[in-house]
Amino acid sequence: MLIDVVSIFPEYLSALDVSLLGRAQQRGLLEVRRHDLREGATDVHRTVDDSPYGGGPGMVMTAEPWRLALERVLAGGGPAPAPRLILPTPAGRPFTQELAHELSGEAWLAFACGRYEGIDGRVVEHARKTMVVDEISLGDYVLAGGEAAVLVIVEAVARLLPGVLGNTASHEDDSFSHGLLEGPSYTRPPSWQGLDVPPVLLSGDHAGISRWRRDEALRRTARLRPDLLVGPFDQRDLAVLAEAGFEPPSVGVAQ
Ligand code: J9T
Repeated sequence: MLIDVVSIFPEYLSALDVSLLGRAQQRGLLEVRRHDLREGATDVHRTVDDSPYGGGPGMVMTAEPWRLALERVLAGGGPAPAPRLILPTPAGRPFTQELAHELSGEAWLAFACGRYEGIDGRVVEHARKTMVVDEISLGDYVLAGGEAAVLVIVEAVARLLPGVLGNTASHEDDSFSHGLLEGPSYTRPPSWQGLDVPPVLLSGDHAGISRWRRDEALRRTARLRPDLLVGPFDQRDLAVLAEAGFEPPSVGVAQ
């Protein structure tokens, strides 16, 4: 996968060169190209922002440096006629594991990191003439710029690429992959600080272990994210949920 990132702080993205993603780049599974938005600024101060039309606080990133930056991205070439362009913004669609999976199927992504009060609205409109554009939000909070959001999105997407994780099955059990939060996991020693690993995990009873893990996932999800509990539930699920104080809806009950 090829990833282009445009930012006024391209060095911010150097975190993509370490750990799992650094290794993925070294192994040729991922290529990250960084671009400085200010290369397209023409004045001596290399200005890329201006006050908003209609008034209001803050500054807006001007359109022309963005047009030039996206032209540099396209001129760099890639595995498709154009990348899918992503703008991280609190005004975007929610980023989910499902969207991460969808993006991991793209050969070429580009990210536009906004700062200040955002980017002139015509940049997205203009980009949509040649690219698929997604405005994506990490959640209901505001950051100082899109760079930290790009680190999150790229890490969530790149770990799904074939070969990036050592064990290809290791993301199949992630929280959200089964629609529930994952319960706790344990490793040696079996007893630590007076706390024992749940005995079923040491029993070798694979059906019992699966059931225990599902019970823990149901309990945690009922406690922290009841909005995710949509079923279908079997009778045992319903018993675990009832004990956790969760009132399941009357529909979606499997036998
Ligand atoms: C400047 O970008 C943001 O503030 C941002 C980006 C993505 N998701 C958010 N929740 C905020």
